Amino acid sequence: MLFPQQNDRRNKLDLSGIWDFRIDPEHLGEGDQWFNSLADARPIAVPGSWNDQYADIFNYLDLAWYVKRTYVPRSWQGQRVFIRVGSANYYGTVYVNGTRVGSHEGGHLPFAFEITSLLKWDAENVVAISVENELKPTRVPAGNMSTALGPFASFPRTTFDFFPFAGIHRPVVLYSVPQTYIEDVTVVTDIDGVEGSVTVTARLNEPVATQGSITLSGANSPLQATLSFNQGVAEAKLNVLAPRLWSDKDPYLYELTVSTESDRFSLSVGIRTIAVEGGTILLNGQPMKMNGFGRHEDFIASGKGLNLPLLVKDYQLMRWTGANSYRTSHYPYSEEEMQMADREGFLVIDEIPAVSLQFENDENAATRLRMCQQQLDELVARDKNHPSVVMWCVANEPMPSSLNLETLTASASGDPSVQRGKQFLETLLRRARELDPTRLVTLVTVMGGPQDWMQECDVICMNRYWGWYVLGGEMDKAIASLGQELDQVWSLWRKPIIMTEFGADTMPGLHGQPPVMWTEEYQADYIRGHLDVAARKEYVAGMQVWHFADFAAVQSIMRIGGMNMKGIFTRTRTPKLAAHVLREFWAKRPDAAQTETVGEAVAVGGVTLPR
Ligand code: GCB
Repeated sequence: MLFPQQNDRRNKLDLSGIWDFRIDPEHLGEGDQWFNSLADARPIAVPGSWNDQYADIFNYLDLAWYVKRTYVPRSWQGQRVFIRVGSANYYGTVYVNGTRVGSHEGGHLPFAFEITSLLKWDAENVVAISVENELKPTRVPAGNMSTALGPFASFPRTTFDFFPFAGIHRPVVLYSVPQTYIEDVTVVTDIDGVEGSVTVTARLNEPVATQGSITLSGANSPLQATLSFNQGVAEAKLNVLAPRLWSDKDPYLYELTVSTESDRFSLSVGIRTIAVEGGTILLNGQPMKMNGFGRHEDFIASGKGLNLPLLVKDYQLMRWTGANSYRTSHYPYSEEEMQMADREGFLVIDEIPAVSLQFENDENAATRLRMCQQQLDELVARDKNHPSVVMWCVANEPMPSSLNLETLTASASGDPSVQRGKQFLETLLRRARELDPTRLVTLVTVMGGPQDWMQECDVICMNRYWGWYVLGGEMDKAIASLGQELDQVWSLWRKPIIMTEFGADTMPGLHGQPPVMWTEEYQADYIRGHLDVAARKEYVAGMQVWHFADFAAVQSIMRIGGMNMKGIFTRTRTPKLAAHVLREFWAKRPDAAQTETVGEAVAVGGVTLPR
């Protein structure tokens, strides 16, 4: 799905701003035609979650209505006009001038509907969107499961550890395109010796035969090729001699423009390859490590709403630590975020919202699988052209029913959900590979989860909490157990391992000697211990700390003030002690994404670190 753009053939009108808003707990809105206007409306920001804009609806997760009035420029007449919602969590329905135009399920991916015939050109148009975010067992992610959670019970009753923010989270845009327009573009890059190639497939909205062209500008270019559309589809390949490759150290982007008689669409292209060999991930044929964070879209007041200054700041802070990578835990992030990653040279593990999947019976599993497949299809369609995206992740911590959450162990024998889960996950991994054979595929495993769920993965991604949920306070034993487990997993799979989560809740400002759990010193030691172990193991292809910043979770005895405090930065982005440890390991190493020379080198635990 192409990102809307303004150029000489296309138009775009961003409806971000203050909208009218009203909650609808009794579901009266449709019958009472709230889509025409909202009585007793209150103002709300779009994009933005509703929960943190008003205290009385903090925990409200049911139906709500948004209304906005807008003119559409007359100059758009004769074009086809669409409404596009970047993200509405979880179920969104769009109305234009009183007509229901369509609905979309799934909270973190864009959807669009054509509205040309519904528009008024000489008066204001009424755009209404209803959004509903009930926690339901068969949704992805799920909530309100009947499973007993004991001390892990939370309010709201999610199966996941982040606040279920609701609302319109990304911009609502009206855009116009010519009658015959470029509906999709797929770019695949390759490198063969000193030559790079860019293969472009373009698809029109109609199965016509026509001519077009592609132009690639940047280093050792411009290059041009003809597109001969047959049945609305055309492909062309450009060979770029001695291309400037895209990487985390030099995120060089070419500009590709696809033109047809009536339309034009431009996008940034990074020429790069990604592969694995033994225990190593290869970017452009060179070994590299993916160091960084698990993150969330989360901030005060905006909730999960797109927050551009925060986005820029977070990239700056990630760079400051020396990180070159992150995972979009636990759902797709905004398109603006992916564009930043391309530009700033971050290697992204792109994840669908399949967090804490359970496989308790065939029926629920089938419903969830359909939803996961839809989200995977939509994610690949949206993000397939981003050089930053190097891996698709189809699940975070899927769990067998027999997993004991207190000990993080499971008894595989006699648990039917183990086999059910295996089939489910393999279906998704194969689908990801089929949709995009040019990237790596993975899923993220839970501590104690079945090993053979990872069989189809290119990279083994492990979340481990040695020294926090297991062996908390016993750092030496925890670090030793980590080392042993890593070796076991490596000898089983012989594939690169990324630790996609490891972390310790930490109260900023709490100190201790000896360092005890929750102090900044404990977190710093914990991170150092983990990075030391990883540095000694060649097959560890990346370390992603949980978490970049403290974030809103649900209320429970596990979460102080409803917050997950494992951030390296506080929620307002102040560094904790551990941030400096990351800098020692990542920012000051010669091969780090951002190199910086500070102090003289010292040898620590097998690696040479600057002071
Ligand atoms: C996990 C989950 C993550 C949680 C984290 C924690 O394993 O993947 O969503 O936030 O643990 O802090 O407990």
